[in-house]
Amino acid sequence: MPLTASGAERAGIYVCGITPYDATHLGHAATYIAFDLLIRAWLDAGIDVTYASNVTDVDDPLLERATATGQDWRALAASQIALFAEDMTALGVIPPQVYLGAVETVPQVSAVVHDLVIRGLAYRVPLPPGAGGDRPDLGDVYADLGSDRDFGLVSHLTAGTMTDLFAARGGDPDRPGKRHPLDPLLWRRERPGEPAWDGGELGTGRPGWHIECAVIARAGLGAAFDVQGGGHDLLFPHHEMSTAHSRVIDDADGIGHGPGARHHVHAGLVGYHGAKMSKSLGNLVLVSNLRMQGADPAAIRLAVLAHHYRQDWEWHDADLDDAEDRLDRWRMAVSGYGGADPADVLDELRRALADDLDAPRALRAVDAWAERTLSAAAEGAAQVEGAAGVVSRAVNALLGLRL
Ligand code: 5CA
Ligand code: ZN
Repeated sequence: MPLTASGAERAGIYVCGITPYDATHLGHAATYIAFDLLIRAWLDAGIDVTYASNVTDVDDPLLERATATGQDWRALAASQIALFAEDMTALGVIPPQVYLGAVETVPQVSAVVHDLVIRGLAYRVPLPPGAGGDRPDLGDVYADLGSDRDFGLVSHLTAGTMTDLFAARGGDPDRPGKRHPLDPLLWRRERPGEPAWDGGELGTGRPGWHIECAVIARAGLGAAFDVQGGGHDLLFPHHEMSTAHSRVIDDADGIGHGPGARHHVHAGLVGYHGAKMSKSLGNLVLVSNLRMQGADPAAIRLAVLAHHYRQDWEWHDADLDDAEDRLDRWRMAVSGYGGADPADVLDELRRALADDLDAPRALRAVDAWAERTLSAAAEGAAQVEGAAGVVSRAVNALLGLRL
């Protein structure tokens, strides 16, 4: 990684943001908390971090939900974006420095897509009758993946699995006129009843999903950056496609084509009642509901941190009670001035996070310190002065938990 002027290393991370129609369930929360841990570990190591993210504030599922509930899609998105920000603040997630929406980046995306068409890396597919406003002759635009020999290196999946996942996750492998079933949509022309923006020579329309993240990541972090993150459901097609797009976007500054993310990191999926927690299934536990019911946001975060980010796990309602008990013990242990020697716990916290963000191991280190401190206090044994402050500041800085 390049060095900053101060001698510290620099890191750039892009974490895919929400599609704002049913925020924020515990699966979302767990994914953003996972990357928050990474950012905290980097900051603790003196690394100068730039964190960029997006909000998919126009896309099919958002428009479908707005239609189904009779809401204006903009009002739905605005309300869910605000709720998400509130939830993230309550959970102690450090906000991104670069935070851009699909709608506000339409000019950049349409310019990039137009450039790809001119360079022969994207092509048009004829529209169904009634689409395209006053320019029905200008088709939807798709990326031509055929020319990309690195396609597939993010996910390492077989062709059959790719096709299945593409169809299940918003793709259209069977659309007539495409050169390859997996070619992804870059620009969707205007459809009756759907919002559309001026796309210059592309014609009116709106951006495809994967190009949105490629363009926003580049705007925030440049052509190459360290980590692109999200839940495991984004591995394919989203991160495979957005990385493919990053490779071919022409760099207007002349720096050359960029590879996008050097590393892709995916959080395990959180389930509830036996299935992946998802908006489409409706088996959601919303952070805002838990907060409204009086849950301490630090306990919600602690309940999430009890699981390693890479594993899939299932939320049980009792998890919150366990986390509240744990938080109580920790708070009791830091309520004094002294405590057990804090040096070990600080080292162990750092080691645990450096070991692929092993949060459960970090929590066990704090548990052990709290037990030592509470039993020493009960026995009236000597304590290290100021230990409680050291541990509570370390837990706050590294784990994002305010004690
Ligand atoms: N807007 C796109 C990304 S550009 C999107 O996937 N939005 S989302 O609202 O559907 O998801 C936001 C993030 O939460 C993604 O990283 C997604 O992988 C993650 N996520 C969704 N459901 C779960 C779940 N059950 N467990 C863990 N993470 C989840
Ligand atoms: Zn994304």
